[in-house]
Amino acid sequence: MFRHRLALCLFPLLLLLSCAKESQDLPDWTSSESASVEPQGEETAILTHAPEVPPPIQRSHPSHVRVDLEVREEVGLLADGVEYTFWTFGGTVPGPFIRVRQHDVVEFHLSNHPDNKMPHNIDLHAVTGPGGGATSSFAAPGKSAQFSFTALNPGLFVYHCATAPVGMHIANGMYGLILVEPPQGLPPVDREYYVMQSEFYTAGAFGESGLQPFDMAKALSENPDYVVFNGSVGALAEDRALQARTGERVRLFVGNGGPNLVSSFHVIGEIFDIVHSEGGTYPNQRDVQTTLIPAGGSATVEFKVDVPGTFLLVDHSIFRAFNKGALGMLKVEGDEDEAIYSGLQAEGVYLSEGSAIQHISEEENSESAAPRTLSKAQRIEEGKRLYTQNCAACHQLDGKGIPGAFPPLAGSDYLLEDPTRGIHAILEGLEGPLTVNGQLYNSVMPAMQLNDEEVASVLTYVLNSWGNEGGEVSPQQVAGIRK
Ligand code: HEC
Ligand SMILES: [Cu+2]
Repeated sequence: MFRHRLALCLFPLLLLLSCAKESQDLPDWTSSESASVEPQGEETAILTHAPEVPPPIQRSHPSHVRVDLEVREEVGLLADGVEYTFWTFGGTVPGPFIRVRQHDVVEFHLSNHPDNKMPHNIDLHAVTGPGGGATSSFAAPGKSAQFSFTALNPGLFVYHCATAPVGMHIANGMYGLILVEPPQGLPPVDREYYVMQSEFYTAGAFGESGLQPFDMAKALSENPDYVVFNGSVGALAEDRALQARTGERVRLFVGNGGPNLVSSFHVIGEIFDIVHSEGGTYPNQRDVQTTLIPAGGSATVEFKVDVPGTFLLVDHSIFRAFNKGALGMLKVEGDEDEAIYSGLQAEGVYLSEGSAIQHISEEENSESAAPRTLSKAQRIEEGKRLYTQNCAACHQLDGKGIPGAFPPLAGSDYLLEDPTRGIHAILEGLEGPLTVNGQLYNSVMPAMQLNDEEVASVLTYVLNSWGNEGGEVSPQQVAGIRK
């Protein structure tokens, strides 16, 4: 690359000018600093939890940087009502974002909390050395280990646990990102965020409540129940969405912890102006719709947000997004720019294509209803589980839907005026123009494969949740409409 550009620049003035312009548009992060620059001073790295990113490095020289990370095995939420025993770096999935400078000498301290049951270590892809540090950082519960490395190459690197069985340690949540900045730093932007995709393999199907153990057979066949951003379903949705204002430049540091799947990373309604693919420093692409992020790899994407709205982050292997959790949100506030985008209808066009997606729960496929008599409270309880499994991917766990795409069930004037409309929607599906709380939707809801009991329960749950006015739907009512 360097030689290529040098050759070009040796051509006459005109070409020289065009070279200068090109490097201005696509700032190259590779550096010319020599590896022999001596580090000066000592400091402790600032670590941040996703989606936050530590501030840019201001130093004009490399330094001695200490990183302290503690491994903790903790039960947390994988989705609403779904618990999982995560193995974590620093108590979160993904682990903290580490930001250092090229040629920094990093002194890495890994400790393994005394309450943990397993030994762990760390392999940072930013390390030049055996095991990426794994061979030196192995620590039994209650112990710690340390090693040092010089960050020779700039770039955005994945780190992960590499203790046998490696796949299981990664599958349980042990990964994160480390950014090695080039000496000149990265070009300034208005917002930087940390997003990491990964999969979870649980004994129960997507949404099945309770503490879910890891399922080795599903992991071996690379068939996850969950594909998520930042460690859980909804970690980047609604009030946890990424934020920006119109006119700002956004940089996403996106990692993929795997353990198995490759991500087709896409932001619905945006185009990446610049992509540094595979975590490298050379800005190799511009005007990209979807970028491929390998398992154990990363990409940096940058784009300017021009118009307000909710932009969905997805893995464009699209069932993962709408059925397994790989859905985040970037909420952009600010003034409309009608020259760039106007009108709500155009979104519906996209969505009627997108919503050919459905989640059909595997266990519930209308085994015929041996008549059961559930109390209203039991029905609500049962309905909550069914809702999480069958409806939440579109209507969201909080029932608020997604503006322009999936109408709300919380406070829906359409549904509350006549709850039997909900029965029709579930049994027959629903399509065509529809106004809910003054908003027009023109999309498709597929018919759901639920039996009468299940339809009654899920609707009773909806009617009694999120401030809705209450009420009950009986299996007999459903049976009447099914005929
Ligand atoms: C694949 C996405 C998807 C799933 C899954 C889904 N819906 Fe819908 N739902 C939609 C869409 C899209 C509409 C609007 C259809 C239209 O525009 O005509 C809708 C409309 C509705 C409506 C009427 C509008 C409103 O807001 O009151 C109800 C009620 C409803 N859905 C309930 C449910 C329930 C209950 C479930 C789970 C059993 C469910 N839906 C599962 C996509 C989905
Ligand atoms: Cu581990």
